[in-house]
Amino acid sequence: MKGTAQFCVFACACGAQSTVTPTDAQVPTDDDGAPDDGGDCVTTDPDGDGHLPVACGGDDCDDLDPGVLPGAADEWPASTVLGDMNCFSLALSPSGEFVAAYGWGPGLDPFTIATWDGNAWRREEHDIPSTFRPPCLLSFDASGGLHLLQESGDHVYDTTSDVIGDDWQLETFDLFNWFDAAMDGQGRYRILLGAGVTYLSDPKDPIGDEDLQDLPGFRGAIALGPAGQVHVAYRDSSEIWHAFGGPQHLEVESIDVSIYGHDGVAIAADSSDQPRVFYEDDDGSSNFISFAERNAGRWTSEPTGLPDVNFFDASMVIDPDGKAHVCYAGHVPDEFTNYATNASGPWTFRSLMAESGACEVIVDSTGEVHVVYERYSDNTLRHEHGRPPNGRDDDCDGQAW
Ligand SMILES: [Ca+2]
Ligand SMILES: [Ca+2]
Ligand SMILES: [Ca+2]
Ligand SMILES: [Ca+2]
Repeated sequence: MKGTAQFCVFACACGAQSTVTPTDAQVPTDDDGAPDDGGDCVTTDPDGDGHLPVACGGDDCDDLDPGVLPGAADEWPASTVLGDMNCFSLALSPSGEFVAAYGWGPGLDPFTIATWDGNAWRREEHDIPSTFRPPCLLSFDASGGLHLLQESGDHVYDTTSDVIGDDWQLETFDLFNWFDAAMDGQGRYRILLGAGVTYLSDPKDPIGDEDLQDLPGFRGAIALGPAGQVHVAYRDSSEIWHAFGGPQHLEVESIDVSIYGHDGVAIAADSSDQPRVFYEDDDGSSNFISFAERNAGRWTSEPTGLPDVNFFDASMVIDPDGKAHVCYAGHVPDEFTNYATNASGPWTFRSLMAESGACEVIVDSTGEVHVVYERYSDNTLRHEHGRPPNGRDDDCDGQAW
């Protein structure tokens, strides 16, 4: 390490610092001639990150860690406005491009596909042969074709993967009142319908009885495993349930007892097809948010310790390290959107913005987390992003995130 690290060769009192790359024989020593013990400003920069220790008058709040220094990525920047929308959805392409689709529909703000280039959005407006009303779901298939499923049952798609969305096609399914859906790599939708929970394995027209399965509960959420395995979480008046397998008939098992029947539930599967569920829970006297994991066929559940917010909308992804990232819109104390994660072990959260609601979260191919959410008060779609919190003050501004 010392052979490659950069060391300031002047005392800290010097305003101008120059750096060299010393060999082991050139490693600076204290000015008392003793081996470098870090207690003297001739020593300069023990972790070689170009910033001197605070004890030497510098600004490196951790001089044993070259990843901690002023200017490092830490707290997320303030939200930026992505656009105006009636409906929005996020997706990651097979090659790792992160895109957002949003708009109001014909005659109003145009349907827009925005692509994140790592620093900024590139926006393209599109004419699509449909309205654009919630719910809507944007998905890529395994070949890079783009698919948009809309409230009306309109499926708008462009499977010519040369340019995103330059050749839109339309088919219409009979999907009155669907509320959650997911698409697999082959472009097949698995859908939850109705005020209760009816699972639809194939939205072809006409939809037959063999395509439908009633799950005896309400407030469902659906996610697919890496090979298209189906996972549904839903609740009835006393329990949270997991329906899985498919694509046609799903098995059902209990996740946890939860008596009050709150709204919020989110489900996602990790890269080994192990499902995780983030949900409003209670013990019969108080409410809290719990997280459940299924491993080797068994569910375990524990309270997250996050403040209970009575959340009504949520989106969750599991990153390649198996860590959960969730955004959720809550009612308590006012309506707002939160982001929470267990990326650093214990659950941490950040309240993103007041007067906001529906949200989606994605982890891009560089490991950055993106939360996009709707703000009621000015009808804007907002974007926040950054590294997951690690509980450490990486940028030496005095705030740990
Ligand atoms: Ca340093
Ligand atoms: Ca440092
Ligand atoms: Ca941090
Ligand atoms: Ca900080």
